[in-house]
Amino acid sequence: MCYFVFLENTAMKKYFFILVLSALVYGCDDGDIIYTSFNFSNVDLQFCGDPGDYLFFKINDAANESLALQLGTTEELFLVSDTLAISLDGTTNVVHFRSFNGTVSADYFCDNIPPTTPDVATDFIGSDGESTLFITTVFDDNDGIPFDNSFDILGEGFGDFDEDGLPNFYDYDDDGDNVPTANEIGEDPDNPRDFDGDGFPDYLDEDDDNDGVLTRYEVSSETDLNPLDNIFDPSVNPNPDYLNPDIHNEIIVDVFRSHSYNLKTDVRVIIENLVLISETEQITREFLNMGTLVDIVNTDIAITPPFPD
Ligand SMILES: [Ca+2]
Ligand SMILES: [Ca+2]
Ligand SMILES: [Ca+2]
Ligand SMILES: [Ca+2]
Repeated sequence: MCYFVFLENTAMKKYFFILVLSALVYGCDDGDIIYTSFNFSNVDLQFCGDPGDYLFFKINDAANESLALQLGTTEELFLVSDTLAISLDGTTNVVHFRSFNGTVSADYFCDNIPPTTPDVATDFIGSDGESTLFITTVFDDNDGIPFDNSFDILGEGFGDFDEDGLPNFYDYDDDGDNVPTANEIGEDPDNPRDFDGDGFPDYLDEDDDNDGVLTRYEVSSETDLNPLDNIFDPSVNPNPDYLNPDIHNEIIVDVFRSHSYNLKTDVRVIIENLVLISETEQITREFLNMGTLVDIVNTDIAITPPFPD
């Protein structure tokens, strides 16, 4: 006869200690008493994996125990804000609660070739329950213009001034003139430069010097995507041609330069109505807060937006 015992309080622990002593003295008919704590409340959530094999896990070092949620979705997660409910099925989407006969590390879960030790002492499988991922993404073009929670096409929010598919708040060239916004603000971000005084700040002005030729067209060739370095005669006027109304050569360039923005993602994971089963025992939890992973993604993304029709 074997026992799986959960210790919820000190009184129970004392009682259990006596039980263990009895077991040591009198032996166990066909095995050992197995002690599990199932205590992960003060343990950080960790993560590894890719589409098809996502793994969220927690390790309680003191008890040599782990709790792992494996999700088989082949979707690329963490790129957009979402609330994703995934039912456990025991195979593709499964929870494992394990105790080990020694110290277990993240390598055990994340290495392609897992370490040979420690051995698993007990393995509970969770094939019933529902996991939910609360995914929060933050996009930022770091262009110096503060976020504006609006759909105004002139605001640094969800409007898309140049219709390139990137909303202004993560479009690093808001007016699509191939001069990045950060290069068009000028000295004072609170009072962005308006070179030609037409009421539109340069970063929202396609013809910055108001000479009738679009800034994007004041370049040296059809493949030149950088109006900044095109200066007709520095000895006469040090400004690039797009900020020189006396120069208005036009070369049609209807192509956007490569854009970049930063993506940061947090994810919170919960599991509800979890049923964990071993050969002889069952653990149930109505609600498990697995925790939050900050910056599970923190990356710069480069994209060349298509030119609008
Ligand atoms: Ca845009
Ligand atoms: Ca922007
Ligand atoms: Ca401009
Ligand atoms: Ca010009």
